[in-house]
Amino acid sequence: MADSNNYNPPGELPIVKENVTISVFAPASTDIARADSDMTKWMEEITNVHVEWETAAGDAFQEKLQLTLASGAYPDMIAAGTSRVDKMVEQQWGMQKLLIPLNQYYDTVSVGYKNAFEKIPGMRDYITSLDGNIYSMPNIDGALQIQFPNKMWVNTEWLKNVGLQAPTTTDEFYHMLKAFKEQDANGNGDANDEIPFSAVNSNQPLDIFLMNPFILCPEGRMWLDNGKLVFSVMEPAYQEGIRYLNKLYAEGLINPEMFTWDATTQVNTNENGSEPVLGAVLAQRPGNFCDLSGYPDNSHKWEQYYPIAPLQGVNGNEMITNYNAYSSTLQTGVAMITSTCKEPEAAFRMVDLLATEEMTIITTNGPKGQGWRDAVDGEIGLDGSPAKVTIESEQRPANWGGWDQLMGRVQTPEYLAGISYVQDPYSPALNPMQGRHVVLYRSSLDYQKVAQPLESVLPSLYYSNDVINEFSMLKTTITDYVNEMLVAFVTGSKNIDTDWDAYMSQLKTLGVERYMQIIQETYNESPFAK
Ligand SMILES: [Ca+2]
Repeated sequence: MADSNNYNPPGELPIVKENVTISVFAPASTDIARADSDMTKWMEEITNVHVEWETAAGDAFQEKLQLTLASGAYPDMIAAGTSRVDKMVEQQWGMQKLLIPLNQYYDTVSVGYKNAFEKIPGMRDYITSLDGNIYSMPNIDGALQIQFPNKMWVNTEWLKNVGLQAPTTTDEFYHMLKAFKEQDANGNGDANDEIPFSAVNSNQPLDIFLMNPFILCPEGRMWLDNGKLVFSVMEPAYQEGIRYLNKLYAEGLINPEMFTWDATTQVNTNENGSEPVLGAVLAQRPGNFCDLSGYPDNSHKWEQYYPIAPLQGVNGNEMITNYNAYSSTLQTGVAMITSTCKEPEAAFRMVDLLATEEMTIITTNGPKGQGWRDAVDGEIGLDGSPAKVTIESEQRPANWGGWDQLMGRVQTPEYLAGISYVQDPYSPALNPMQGRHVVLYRSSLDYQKVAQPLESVLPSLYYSNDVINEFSMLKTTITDYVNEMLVAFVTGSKNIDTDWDAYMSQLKTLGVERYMQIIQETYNESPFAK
C-alpha cells in the first residue's frame, strides 16, 4: 500500500519524498529511447517518481498492449500517446475494473487538469464515462485552428489579378471561381492552368464549408437543435446546397481530380510550376496544399493564401460555421492507470504535472532558457495581448524529445494565444506577426465569431456495450453511403432532383432512423444533456 506520509501536498515538488517506481507501457519514441531522454531524467529529479519503461514500436503498440493486458501482468500505467486507446475500449476496461476511476484525484490533488477544466467548457463531461467515472487523462490541443479546421484558403494574389475582393456570399464565391477559371489568374501567360477550387476529399469533405450557408454541416454532419439531433444530409436545405456544388462542378470550377487526390498530389501539383495553380483550397493548414519544408528555401507560395471568413447564409440563414469543440481538441485514451498500480496518486500527479501550462512549453520546446524564455515588455502574443513566453527557436535540445503527446500535454487556447514568436520558423522573411502561427490564429477568429453554439455541437459519446456494435456498423454503412452519394450528386452521375427520393429511401433501408435513435438516446443519457 502507498504510504500517504510520503506525499508532499498537491502542487508541491517533489511529488513524493522517497522515490517510488511506476511501470509505464508506452509506444517507443522515434526520437530517443525513453529511458535515455533528458526530459525523462529531469522529470525523475523533480518528482522523485522513477519510470520503468516498457515499450513497443508505434505500429505494434495496440497489439502488444492487448497481449500484455491479456496476460494479466498489467503495467502500472498505460501511456498511449498518439496510439490512443479508443474511447469505447477505455470505458470497457474501466467497467471491467482493469483501469481505476480517477475522479478522486481530479477532485483532490489535481493542479494541471483543474486549471484545464476551468478553461475548457465541457471538458469534464467529455471525458466522463456512462458510469460517471473518468478513466483517463487526456491530451489537449486547444489551438484555435484545431477547433476550426475547415477553412477556405484563397489565393490573395489571384484576387488582385482578377480585380476582386474576398467573397462573402455563395454568389460572390461562384463569381470568384469563374474569374479564376476564365482569366490568367496566376499571371504566367497561360490562361488554362488554373484550378479554381480543390480540396483533398479524404480529410475535408466537400460539403463542409460551402454547405454551411445552406444548412449547418459539421464533420459527421450531425448537430443538436435544442437537444434534438439533426442529420444535415436528410434536410431539404442540404439538397439545395448540393445543387449549388453541382453547379460549380458542372461549370468546371471544382477540380475533378479532388475525389482521388491525396495531400501529396495536391501539394506537388501546386508546387510544380513557377506559379501556384490552386485558387481556393478547403484545408486545415497551408501544408495541405503547399510545401513548407526545406526552410528557408521553400517556394513561399503559401504566403499568397489567406482563409476567407465563413460565407453569409442564404434564404435568411444566419452566418454560421461548424465548431470542432471536442474531438480533436480533447484526446481521450492517452494515459490510464491500472488496478494493480500501487502508487496511483504518484502516477496521476506525474501526468497532472505535465498538464500544467508551465510544463507544456518545457515538454514541447525544452528547458527554459534553451530556445524559449519569459516574455519581456513589448512582446505580444498571437491575440495581441502581452505575451507570457517567447519562443526564440523551435529547435529544442537534441536529447529532450519523446514526451510531446505521450501523456497529459495540455495546451489551453488562452495559453497558446499568449505565446510570442521571435521568428516564424516557416517564413523567415516575414515579420513574425505575419507568420504562419499568426495567420492560423487570426483567421480562426473569423470563424470563432460565427461558430455554432457549443450546446449544438454533438460530441463523440461513450456508448453502452448493448448498442456499440450495432452503432458502429450503422455508422460505417451510412457514412460510406452518404459520402458516395455526395460525390455522385456533385459530379452529376446521380441527379440531385430526380434521385433525391431514392436516396432518402435508401438511407431508411440502411437503418438511418435506428442510427439516429441510438445517438439521440445516448446523448440524452450523457452528462451533456444534464
Ligand atoms: Ca495561368
